[in-house]
Amino acid sequence: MVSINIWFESVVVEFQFLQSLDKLLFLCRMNVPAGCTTELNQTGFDFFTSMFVKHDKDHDRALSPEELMTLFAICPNIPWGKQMFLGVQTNDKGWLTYSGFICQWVLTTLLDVNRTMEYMAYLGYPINEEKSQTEAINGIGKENSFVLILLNHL
Ligand SMILES: [Ca+2]
Repeated sequence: MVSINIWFESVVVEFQFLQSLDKLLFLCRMNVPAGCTTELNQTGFDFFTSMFVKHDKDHDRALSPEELMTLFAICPNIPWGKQMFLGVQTNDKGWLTYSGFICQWVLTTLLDVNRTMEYMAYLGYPINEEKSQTEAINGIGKENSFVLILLNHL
């Protein structure tokens, strides 16, 4: 793995390149200071909505076990255990609904923003000279004190 740190005023951006599965990924991480939190912004909501719509093949607004497996097929695993589904909306079959899917990402971003950005990379969030997963995340709290490590597809 190769890491490059770049300082922008009070923000450190660290670029990491590593081999994961059969792809070279550009990793993105935030070090969230005490007293600060993170949340998905509209760009993040739009990305995960597009993932849901793409993989909800029968358009029933829920992800069957097969649809869920297909969505995360390019990831090392599904980012949440079965117990996580107990706290979000599922349909009468216990399948994750659109609301439940988005709530899972909202919660994941709040509790472990690096996990969200890692999975955004696996799921193909677009990256170029002007875009990275960090544009899908809002930091709330102290002014510009986040440490960033970026992770994206190359
Ligand atoms: Ca479905």
